[in-house]
Order: sequence, then structure tokens, then C-alpha cells
Amino acid sequence: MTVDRYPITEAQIRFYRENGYVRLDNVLSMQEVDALRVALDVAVQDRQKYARNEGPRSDEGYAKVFLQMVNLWERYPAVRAHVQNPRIGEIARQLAGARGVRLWHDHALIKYPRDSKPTVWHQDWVYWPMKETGALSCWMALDDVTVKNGCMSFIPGSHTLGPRDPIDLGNADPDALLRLFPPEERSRFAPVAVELKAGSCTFHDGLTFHYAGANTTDAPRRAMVSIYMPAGTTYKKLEHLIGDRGGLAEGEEFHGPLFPVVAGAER
Ligand SMILES: O=C(O)CCC(=O)C(=O)O
Repeated sequence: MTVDRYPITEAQIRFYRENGYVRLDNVLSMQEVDALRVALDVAVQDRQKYARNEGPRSDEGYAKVFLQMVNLWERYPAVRAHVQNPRIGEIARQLAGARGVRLWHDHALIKYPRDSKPTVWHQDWVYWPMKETGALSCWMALDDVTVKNGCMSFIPGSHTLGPRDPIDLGNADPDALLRLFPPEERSRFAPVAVELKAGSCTFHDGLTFHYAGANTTDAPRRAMVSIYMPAGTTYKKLEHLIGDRGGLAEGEEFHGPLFPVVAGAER
């Protein structure tokens, strides 16, 4: 059997560990990208048809940042194939330096044009009910992304600064997180905007500061994000937008079919 592996290099893994993010080109084929685009279109239509609220956050400010649809993998086979793609899981496992990785959740993030707001600087881990750090996101571009339509930006090395208070993603000032730091420290932050072709992606650590500008073009900016946690990550009680899935007790390891193992060992 041929193992479908992405040829990630030691230098890319080192870059990720030092900077808290890494760009990887041509991870998906155009057929895989197209299958995800179709699935997202259907999900958007289903959402309208069934008045389905795919995410509990629907305040007006948040809606202008993006349409967020969570855990599509449970309903759309193309998304399931993507989030459980061992090619992606294995990259996540190697970057995290873990024995194995489980899926935490997926979310499609569609930044619609016009009246679009930036995704303000934030860290992800502070919203996640996990005791340990180390979980990471694969942000897959389904359209070519540039500064004009809201590509991601990262502050290299910010994952070493530790967790800060969560930011109100719908209403905060874009720089609210950065202003928590004294001016001399802030002046050393050097954000990097990462433009990508569709089918290329970034991985970022849950503690890395990241941002995406408003979409100033005429077309939607579609991204499919899947979040992986190192096997052995344990549950910490914290309200989260995907709800209290799995009925886990404080300190219990994430396990079971809601958090499938995507690469490597279960524990
Ligand atoms: O796509 C965006 O606008 C932001 C994505 C993000 O914050 C994330 O994937 O953690």
C-alpha cells in the first residue's frame, strides 16, 4: 500500500516550532479543493433551507467577520474525508511532535465581500476546553487568498508568550490583543501576511497570535479549518461554541468517535 504523505521537511517543522506557524504549498489537489468547495456550497444552502444555526455566535459584529459553520465533517462526506485525511493528520502529528492526533473540530470560515470586518488578533487555545497546549489548526485555502480578500497573518514567535485573555472576536478593536503589551514589546512584533493558492495551507499553534483582514474584493474568501489535538490532551471545563460534546469529566482524556484519531497512536 502506498502511503499518501506530504513531504514535510525538517526545516519546515523547525520553522513551525520557532515561529508558531508554517506555510505548506500544494497540500491538496484541485479535485480535493473542488470537492470541498461543493460541500461548502451545499452546507450554505442547507443552512438557509433548514434555518440551521451551525454556530451559536450570530451577533451582527461576528457575522461580518465571517460565516462560521462547525463540524461539517459529521454531515458532508467530502469534509469528513478532508478532516480525516491521513496526509493532513500526519503533518499535524509531526508539527505537534505528538504520538498521535485527534480531531477537535472543523469549521468552514467564509469571509463574504463588502461590509466585511477583519478577524481581530487573537489566540485560539484560550477558547478551547483543553488543559494542555499543543493543539493546532490547519487553515486550508479554498480560494487564492491575498491581503485584499483576508489572508491570514501571524506574529512569529508569539506562541511563546503564553495565553492572554480571550478577545471578543465580533466587536473588539483589531489590535486589542496587541495593546495588552507595553509599547516597547509591541514594537518588536513583526506580523507576516501569508498569501496562499487554493489547496495550500498554513498550520498554526493554538497560542500563536493571528489575524485576517477584511475581504475587500467582490468574491467570498473560503477556508476550511480543521483543528487537531495531541493524543492524551485532557478536558478542562470551558464553554465552547461546539457545545459540551462527549460528556467528558474535568481532567479526562479526549476520546471516542466525536474526536477521531487521524494519525498515529490513540494515546
Ligand atoms: O479565517 C479567518 O478569518 C480567521 C481564522 C482563524 O482565526 C483560525 O483559523 O484560527
